[in-house]
Amino acid sequence: MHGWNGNILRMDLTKKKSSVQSYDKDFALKFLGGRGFAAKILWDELPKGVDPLSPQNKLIFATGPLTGLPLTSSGKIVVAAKSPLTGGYGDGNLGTRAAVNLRKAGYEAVVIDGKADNPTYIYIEDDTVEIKDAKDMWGLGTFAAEDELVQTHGRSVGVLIIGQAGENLVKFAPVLSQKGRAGGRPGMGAVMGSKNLKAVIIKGTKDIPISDPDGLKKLGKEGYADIKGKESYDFWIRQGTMMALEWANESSCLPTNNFREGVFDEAKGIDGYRMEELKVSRRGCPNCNMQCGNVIKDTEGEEAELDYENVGLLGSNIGLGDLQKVALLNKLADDWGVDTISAGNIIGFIMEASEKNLITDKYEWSSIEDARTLLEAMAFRKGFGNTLAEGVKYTSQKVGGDSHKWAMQCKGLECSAYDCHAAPGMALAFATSSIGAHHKDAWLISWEIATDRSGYNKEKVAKLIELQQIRGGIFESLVTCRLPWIEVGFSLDWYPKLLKAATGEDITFDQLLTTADRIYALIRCFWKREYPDFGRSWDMPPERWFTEPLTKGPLAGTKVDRTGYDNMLNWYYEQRGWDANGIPTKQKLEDLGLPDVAAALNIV
Ligand code: PTT
Ligand code: SF4
Repeated sequence: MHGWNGNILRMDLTKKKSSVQSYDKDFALKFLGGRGFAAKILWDELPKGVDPLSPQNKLIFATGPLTGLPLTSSGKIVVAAKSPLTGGYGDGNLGTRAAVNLRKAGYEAVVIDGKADNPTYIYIEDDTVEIKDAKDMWGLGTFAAEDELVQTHGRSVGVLIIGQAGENLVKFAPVLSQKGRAGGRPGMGAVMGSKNLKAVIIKGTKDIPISDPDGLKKLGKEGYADIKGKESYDFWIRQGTMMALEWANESSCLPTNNFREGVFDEAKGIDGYRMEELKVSRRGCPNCNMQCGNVIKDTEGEEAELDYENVGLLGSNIGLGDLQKVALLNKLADDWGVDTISAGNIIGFIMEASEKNLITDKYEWSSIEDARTLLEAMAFRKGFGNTLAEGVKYTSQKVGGDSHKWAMQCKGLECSAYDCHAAPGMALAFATSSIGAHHKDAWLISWEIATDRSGYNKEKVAKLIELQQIRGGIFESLVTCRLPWIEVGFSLDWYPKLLKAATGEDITFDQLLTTADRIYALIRCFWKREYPDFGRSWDMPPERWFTEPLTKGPLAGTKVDRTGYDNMLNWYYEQRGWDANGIPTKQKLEDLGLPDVAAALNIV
């Protein structure tokens, strides 16, 4: 087979045994890689009701047919498992040398189950797979532990690692790499911690089998040049994702004071221009020529890598308008291994609960000391932090009152940095995302604001589904970074050509869209299998956006219209080929080649 190695590495930590499972071209073409492989494996192998933090859960690192090849932004990997935060399917995507090394070691994916007796790490070097002692590293932050591992194994290895939050089973602990790349918001780091697994180290020295190596090399080179020639390239290099902050504030969608408002008076103190003044270096993922990890020094004089989401949630959402203070929180979250989005969301929630006297302890908006105390409490499960570590949905159940209305989450996953009072399509995007309230599947909001912001119509729904197909389906399965396309305009036409050169297969863009639908439907069915009542009532955004209008900025008075939202949700199900309760129909599942899934759920 070309393009795919055709191998999945299996590691059972209980039995201390590894094996290699091969797969054929049919499987590869049907599920592509990354999220597609992960969803299929979790559907096939996880019995319903498995405790996500038990040895039975499977932690999957999966690449795709374009990962690691000499082409733009191909150094990405998907990390997936049943989520301890949501109880449904969970995954994330991070850029790391481990992605490239895994493919060069001869595998597309590693599937880890069982639980080690003691803290361990896995060392993979081509065909050699070893379980090693990590006792001395347990309790260390990701920065120190990664330094130690790189010192032992050399700079060329890829490291996937958890911090203390993952060890402490914080339900929104991600997996980290390279001191600033993080993935797996719905608690993939906690799943790793539950297996007593501190890190996975990967070194690969083989060639990835390619159908047309010269053609791919040529296309890859042309692709890099195309990106460099784009009009927006220079500005991207200057600001990266941080350029979104000014836009979000001007568009009244910058989450402010726990998503109460969409404008922040002190936005200039944390925006991309402020970041440029403080910038000391730039980092990024392998194989990328538009590296976007902008680094500044925090208030302790240490380096921190910033992204829009991190600054939106740990800055404006908690009322903090000083970028170096935000950077301090960002750095601590990266070191301790806490998801910045969920953390900023929960800190904002607690500051609001304190303001409303729903809790006795006092936490003030914009206080870096209070924010740090809360972050540390959740990462180390100290005192009340033990509740916070379960996520904002659970915390709101403990806090009580009407706080469930302003616990900003969908399906248990905290919202990323887009306030949706005046963006009903984006509210629907959060609510129908396959892992909970994450923008990764459909960042509809920039299109929505540029076209028909206040509309509730079928066109908006169609655009949402198209974005979910491209972002949540195609990019998550190829697996490459989507930012060349979405941020600088690298055309989607490149991808079938790159796939042809890599695999030798003629895979049209339409076929990729169908694959995306297959993966989305399968994930939807995973949720349904876990939760018998799963359906329409699960596809709702936080109540705040329906009931409490914005009070500041040019869009003051705006909120989401419930009838308009309900109509869009109906059209969404219709256009997806799902029933009125949001469950894929038997016909749809059969059309997608998933009749066994329909049968397993008794869908008639
Ligand atoms: C992603 C989510 C995001 S999305 C951000 S910033 W963003 C946050 N980053 C965190 C961080 O940093 N540290 C931390 N402790 N927690 C963090 N949580 C948040 O996690 C990231 C880039 C970015 S920056 C984005 S949008 C794009 N995401 C991609 C994606 O999802 N798929 C894909 N094919 N390509 C993508 N390219 C871009 O990658 P999750 P990274 Mg991330 C420090 O993982 O779980 O998906 O949540 O991977 O290597 O850091 O690159 O404004
Ligand atoms: Fe990584 Fe940024 Fe490059 Fe994407 S654009 S591959 S996130 S450095």
